[in-house]
Formats: sequence, structure tokens, C-alpha cells
Amino acid sequence: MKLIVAVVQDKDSANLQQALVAAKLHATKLASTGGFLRSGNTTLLIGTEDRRVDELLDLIKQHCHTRNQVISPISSLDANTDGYMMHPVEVEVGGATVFVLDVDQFKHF
Ligand code: 2BA
Repeated sequence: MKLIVAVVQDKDSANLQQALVAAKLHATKLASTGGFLRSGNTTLLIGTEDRRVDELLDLIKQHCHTRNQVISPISSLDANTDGYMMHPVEVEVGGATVFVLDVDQFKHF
């Protein structure tokens, strides 16, 4: 069994979750925040059998899109940044950041 941890953009999360339900893949949604942009994203925990991992990765690829986002110096500056990043910076976000982990045990009581 594997645990897939997928960090996706909020804009893609509803469609992806719908596709997971349709495919009978079970998922838990966590509200998360990117360390760099400090804006909201969605982390999905999906436990599944090894044989379904490729199917799952395909669904994630289909539903998660790359977008460009500009981080402005005003929103990035705080007491700890000490002048870091004085100009707006454009970054490409996503489609998805995915970790595939081996599951030692799975219990469902
Ligand atoms: P954020 O940390 O908010 O990062 C958003 C985007 O900013 C990243 O897109 C990347 O293009 C850029 N970025 C991140 N750190 C940077 C840096 N130090 N310098 C320049 N640009 C930087 P993605 O790579 O697609 O990541 C999207 C989100 O996935 C991240 O949001 C974070 O929440 C998560 N993520 C990405 N890599 C991760 C990792 N190795 N471990 C845990 N979470 C990760």
C-alpha cells in the first residue's frame, strides 16, 4: 500500500477531488500554506493499493495545472525577511507536488 501526499493549488482541488470520488479513491483534504508564497494551497492524503498509483498520478496530472503567480515585495516582507526580495518576482506554481510513500501498516477500525 502507498500513501500519496499531493500539494495542489486551491483552484484545482475541487475538480481533482471529484475525479478521486468518481474513481473510488479515498482522500483526506488538508488546508495548507506554501512556505514560499505563504498563500493557501491544498494537501491531499490518498491511501491506495500499489497497483492504482499510476492511475492516481494520471488523475493528478490531468486535473492540476501550472499557473504563474507574482509575489509582491509588500506581501513578502515581514519582520524576519530583513529586506529580502525588494522586487516583484514571478514564479511558476504547480501543477502538483507529489510524494509517494510506502505504508508500513494500514488499519481502519
Ligand atoms: P510555495 O512554497 O508557496 O511555492 C510556490 C512556488 O514558488 C513553487 O511552486 C516554486 O515555483 C516557487 N518557489 C518555492 N520556493 C522557492 C524558492 N526558495 N525560490 C524561488 N522560488 C521558489 P511549486 O514548486 O509548484 O510548489 C508549490 C507548492 O508545493 C509550494 O508552495 C509548497 O507548498 C509545496 N512544495 C513544493 N515543494 C515542496 C517540498 N519539497 N516539500 C514540501 N512541499 C513542497
